[in-house]
Amino acid sequence: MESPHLEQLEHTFAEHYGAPRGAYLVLAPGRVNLIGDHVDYNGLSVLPMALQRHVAILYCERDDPTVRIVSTDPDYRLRSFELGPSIEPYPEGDWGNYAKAAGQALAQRHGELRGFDAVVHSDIPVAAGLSSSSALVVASALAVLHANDIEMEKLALAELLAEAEHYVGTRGGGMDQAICLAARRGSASRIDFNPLRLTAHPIPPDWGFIVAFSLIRAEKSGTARETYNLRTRECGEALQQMTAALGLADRIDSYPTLLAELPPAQLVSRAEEALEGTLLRRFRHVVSEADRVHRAERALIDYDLKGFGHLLTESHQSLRDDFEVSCPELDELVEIALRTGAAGARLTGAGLGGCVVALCEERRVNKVLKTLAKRFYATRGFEGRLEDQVFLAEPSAGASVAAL
Ligand code: NG1
Repeated sequence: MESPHLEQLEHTFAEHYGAPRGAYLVLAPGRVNLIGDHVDYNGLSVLPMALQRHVAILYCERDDPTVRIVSTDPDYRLRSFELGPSIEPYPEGDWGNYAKAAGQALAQRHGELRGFDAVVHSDIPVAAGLSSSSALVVASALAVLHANDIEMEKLALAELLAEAEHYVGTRGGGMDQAICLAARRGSASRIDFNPLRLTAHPIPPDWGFIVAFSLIRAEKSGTARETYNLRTRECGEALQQMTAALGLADRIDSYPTLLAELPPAQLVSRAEEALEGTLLRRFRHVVSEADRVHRAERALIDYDLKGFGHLLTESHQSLRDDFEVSCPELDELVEIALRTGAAGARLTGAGLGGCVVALCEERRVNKVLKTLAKRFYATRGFEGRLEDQVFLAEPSAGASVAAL
């Protein structure tokens, strides 16, 4: 297995722990969600694909339960802890909590565990809605499992880790861990929950998905997390009020069962009578987004670029106006992409900063990339590596572990 950052990983390893012996390399990809945001924690399907950007962990196992982990990025300093069923978290926002989240969940499931010395390198932009945090949780978990010769089925592990990541304080859904572990190269996957399952659909060869960062970080340790958790509660309240208004409260307690009862358009018009204000808007987003995911899956199967693009743009409007998780920079990126010939564009992931995803015909990709560079990044005087902010997404495979 190749990692373009192997030298850097080995160098940092040697600096902290001495020469690596019997080393393994774990790669866990980031993801871009094509459509279906803020629905996974409501039990509804999503349609993401894994990216060509990864969290890479180079590790050597130890013969005690200690985990030492450091990053090639000097902002993330060495962390050291013991694996066990009840691990005291670091202060909120500390990067070591992602490794602890994985370690605690696996110790609860598998008992006593051996630890490792590890170095992390990531080329997934942080706090950008591309799931760098779940990639770190998944990569840490695979290192723990592999160091202990434990095999776990991918989807069982994804379910365990979705729950495990709540350790860092976000009440997230299960999309990120599932796509990170079980993505298929060349495809996007529809993910269904309860029970968790993935259905892969090839991305047509002449479709290009561009990912562009708004330069606004949506830090999961700050206000973005509060807003995220607030949205999860609002969705629950909206559901309760709707089922009560429809006289279904005794037998319907989830969005999927409600959507099995009444079609989305009917639910939206009933909600417009029964709910108001914030809860109406949240409910309308969730139910209409669920419908868009199914229509987008159909459009993907039919190679219907225009139809898929249209749904992306509708999803953005819904996330902006009804779910209120956009921001001016995301809206501007979407507009530039659409004006330059993208078939559709939307914010992707949790929002409040982070990235947009835009769909274009392959022959238009360069023009859209160039225009974004000129109209968005150059006007802000951006001077860093542009290819880290705006790039063409390659539908990639899920996480892997290999001996070096
Ligand atoms: P990002 O965009 O990576 O913060 C979060 C959740 C997802 C999903 C999306 C919104 C976590 C780990 N991830 O992703 O489960 O709810 O927001 O669709 O909390």
